[in-house]
Amino acid sequence: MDDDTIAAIATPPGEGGVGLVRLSGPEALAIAGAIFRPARPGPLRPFRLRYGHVADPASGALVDEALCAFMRAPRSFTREDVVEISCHGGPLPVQTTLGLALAAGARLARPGEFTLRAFLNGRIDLTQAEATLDVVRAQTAAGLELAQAQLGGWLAREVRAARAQLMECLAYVTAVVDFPEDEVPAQDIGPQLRAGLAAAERLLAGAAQGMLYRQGARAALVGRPNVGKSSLLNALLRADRAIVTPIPGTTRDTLEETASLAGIPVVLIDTAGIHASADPVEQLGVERSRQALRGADLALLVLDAAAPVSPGDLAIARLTVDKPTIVVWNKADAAPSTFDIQHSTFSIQHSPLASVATSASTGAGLEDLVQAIAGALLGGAPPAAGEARLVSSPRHRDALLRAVAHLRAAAESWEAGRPADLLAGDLTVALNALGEITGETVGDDLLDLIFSRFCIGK
Ligand SMILES: Nc1nc2c(ncn2[C@@H]2O[C@H](COP(=O)(O)OP(=O)(O)O)[C@@H](O)[C@H]2O)c(=O)[nH]1
Ligand SMILES: [Mg+2]
Repeated sequence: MDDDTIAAIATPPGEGGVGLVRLSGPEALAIAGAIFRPARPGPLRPFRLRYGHVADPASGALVDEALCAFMRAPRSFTREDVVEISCHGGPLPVQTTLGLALAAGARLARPGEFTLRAFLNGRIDLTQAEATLDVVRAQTAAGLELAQAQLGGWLAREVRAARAQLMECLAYVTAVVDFPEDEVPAQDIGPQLRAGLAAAERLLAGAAQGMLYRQGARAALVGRPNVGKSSLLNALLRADRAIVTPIPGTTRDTLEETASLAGIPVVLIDTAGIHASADPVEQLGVERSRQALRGADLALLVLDAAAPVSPGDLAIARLTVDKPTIVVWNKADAAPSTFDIQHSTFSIQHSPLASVATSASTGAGLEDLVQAIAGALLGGAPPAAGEARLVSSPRHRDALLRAVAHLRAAAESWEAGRPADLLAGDLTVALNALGEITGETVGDDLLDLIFSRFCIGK
């Protein structure tokens, strides 16, 4: 455990209502005592907010008005003495306050070091530490719900429960390896082993969906110039982000914007249209579409419902054969009565995941499009509404994959009556993999990697 006292600015840089300097460690109270002068004299008392001033102890010069809170160990975020000084949210007051704290003996905190201390001191496990960052970075309400649930500790509890069961299995198997069989009373660990495996499999089953809500997906709007791609982007974002004009080729760059579609953060990629290009391929928008499709998880093939399907449409459609695709018949408001026939003919040729008729102008069909996109990304799984208990991090998913593989092998070995040392090997690997999730069996390298993604002051 670190025995020095760390300090950092916990609020974002720039101007704000308040700026917060945070201290944690054995000297936090002494340092605060040196740089904070309460309006009414007297020592800082735990869990009492005090009004006063930050002042330079050397010169006595006042830096700012401030509120000071002292959270005494172990009842604090880090389980160490923590002091938070809130002053006016300008760069100078907060930086000067931090400078005084450092001059008085604190060390500048590394990224995520407050949360790291909370983890190392056992206040939170690794899944909760990671969840604090997910809360900060949540992109949609559903993503926030997942992060809050994980912060509440459900994942750690489930992993620990599975681990405890498997630990008993390992204890028995190890005893069998170490002692002659007649000295160890026979025990059927099959049910416990299968229960541990089932728990890990259950967690893994929700991971794809959880990761989708946390990390999002990329959807490319492709189609001929002027079919309404940029209008659809705007309609989906409910904001005028892209420039729309009746002149084909208005969009000059590829635009990327994140929309929350049924709770999933979806990066919508709008292709640049074409400038008056002599290249016939370019004129069809093929190259641009190819570019937008690169790295996209889903293609939104936009067609003009008010016009016949053209060779340009077909050329772009061919680019989407390898991608999950939704056909979007836009300008449905202006579509002729023959529209349905055209629709089904094209769908047979292309076999998309879904076909939706929309009007970016009137908003008709947009909700259907959102549902079609969510359905395609979720792969038929029901949406996570109200189901916040999903594994949502690739790190957790990878550890679960390893755990499940070795638990399956262990369960098989047990059923087949294979040697106990083989079982012990698989169980140990699985237990370590599960322990990586909660941080019980995690190396310093991994901790460094995880906490370096945090900002300073978190
Ligand atoms: N009637 C009708 N016009 C639309 C619709 N969507 C877009 N437009 C019009 O079609 C033109 C081209 O739209 P734009 O979004 O720039 O197409 P893009 O080149 O595919 O990005 C503009 O004049 C839009 O107002 C729609 O649903 N119905
Ligand atoms: Mg456009």
